[in-house]
Amino acid sequence: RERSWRDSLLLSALEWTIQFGEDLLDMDLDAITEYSALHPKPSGLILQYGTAGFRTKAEHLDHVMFRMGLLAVLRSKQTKSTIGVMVTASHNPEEDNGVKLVDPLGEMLAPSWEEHATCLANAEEQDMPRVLMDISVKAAVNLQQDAFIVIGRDTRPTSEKLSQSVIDGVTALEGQFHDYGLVTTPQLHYMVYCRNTSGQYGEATLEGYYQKLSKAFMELTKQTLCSEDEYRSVKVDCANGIGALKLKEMEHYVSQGLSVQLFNDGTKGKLNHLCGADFVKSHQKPPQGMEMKSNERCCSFDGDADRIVYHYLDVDGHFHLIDGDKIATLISSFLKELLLEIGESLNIGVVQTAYANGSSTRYLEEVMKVPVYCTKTGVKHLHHKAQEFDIGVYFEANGHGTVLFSKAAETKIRQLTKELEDEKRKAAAKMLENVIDLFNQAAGDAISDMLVIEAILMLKDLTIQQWDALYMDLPNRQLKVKVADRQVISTTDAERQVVTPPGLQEAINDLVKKYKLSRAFVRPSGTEDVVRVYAEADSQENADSLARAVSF
Ligand code: NG1
Ligand code: ZN
Repeated sequence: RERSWRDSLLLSALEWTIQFGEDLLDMDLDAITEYSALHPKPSGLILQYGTAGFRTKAEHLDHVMFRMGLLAVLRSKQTKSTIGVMVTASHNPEEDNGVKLVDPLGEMLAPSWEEHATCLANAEEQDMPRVLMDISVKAAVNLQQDAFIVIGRDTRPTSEKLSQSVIDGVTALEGQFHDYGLVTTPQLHYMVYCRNTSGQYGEATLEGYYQKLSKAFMELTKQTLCSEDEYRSVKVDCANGIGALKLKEMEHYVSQGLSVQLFNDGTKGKLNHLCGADFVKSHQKPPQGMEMKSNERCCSFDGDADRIVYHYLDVDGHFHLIDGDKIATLISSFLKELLLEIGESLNIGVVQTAYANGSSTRYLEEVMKVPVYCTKTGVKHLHHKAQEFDIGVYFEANGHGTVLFSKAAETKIRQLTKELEDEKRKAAAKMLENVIDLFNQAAGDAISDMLVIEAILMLKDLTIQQWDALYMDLPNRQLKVKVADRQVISTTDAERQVVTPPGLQEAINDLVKKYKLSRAFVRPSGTEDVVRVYAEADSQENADSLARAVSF
């Protein structure tokens, strides 16, 4: 007596018709079913829309891509806006792939739609059209609305075919689309943002992106005195990913102000293998494939160019990592100085996660006197919190972050560039205006962050060692622990305290007490099937031993 999916569909359609008085049968279910058969779901496979969308071995993702094409169309109809779909698995190995949806203002997909995404991806073939209809009903999607989707992909060998499956999904629901092809993740976020603000944010083309950033960068740095070459050049480890292609395209726009030397540009090495921001940060080692001379300024992007960390070798050959926390510190001190010069009381806040090095938090609060906030891991949480300030600086320790300016602050600053009479104050306002244009307001962006950092170092006449010396990182260690079910661990207080299983937090507290300047926490990863352990202490041995002890 089980109802066929067609019956349940008709029922959903009826409910919808009663609710909204429109005809649902607009959706061509036969076409969807036919298309879907070309992208069958391996039965039994269950995936979760996590912190960064769906991510797993590329061979398991074809049906997910098709269905995310469908879902993007529904989201676009519901928001009456352009929606983005990015095919990438960021810093994960080359064999993996992934997909995430980009919401109208370039943000991550809204949480209720993450649930819809998970339901749709996991529906067995015969249930899929019903789930699709259910989502339309629950989210009150007007199916008659037009839909427009923009699609981008990274350089993984599987990305081209998978993005074609996304397009199939979009087409099955008769959505319109533009395929940007190879772009960095933040470039796709930028395109979405531009298109939904009728070009006010910028022109929705790669040319528009390069023009906007390079103009702001050149304006910002034109008064710098130092013309010495070493100040004007930086070495970039591109993780053998998309960042290399896009930096090559951008190079000539900024070549008057900065020379960029690319390594791990994808011509030989494997994506993210022994290189890139994630490798450098988690192993605290230089990337392979990069010639580093002592005291040379170097940085590493991740596989889709939304993360950046800096690093260098000192004269003794010791490796120094400058992570997202130190990037946030450099940027916020620069911004705070500019605000003081302008004499405007715009508030500034820094947002971090539990992974931020304790020294950075102390330095920001005690020395720089800026308020610091801690959110759960994942940029959507940081981004959201940063929107509460006139100027919200957010960075994860791993190098993902940007600076957000409120509309009011932006308007005020642009107005001051015109109104201020005092030359010094006016110059500071102009700098701030260029900083607004140089940061990607939609998402953390390695290219844009790099240009901001390079500009600040030039303007402040700072070497990488001087920047590094702002404070000393506390020795720390991150470990992964495989457990049967990572979801038995739940946390509170921005993931710094364990709630379940009972007794675990007390056990961690007892271990932490045994070390000086120590701190430790555990949380289930949102992107991998592991529990992550983090520990900090007064020495590397102690941080290592605390992390090991906490790992049970
Ligand atoms: P998970 O796997 O939830 O720890 C990781 C990173 C996040 C974020 C996401 C998305 C750490 C400790 N975690 O999340 O910061 O970047 O991946 O890429 O670095
Ligand atoms: Zn990334």
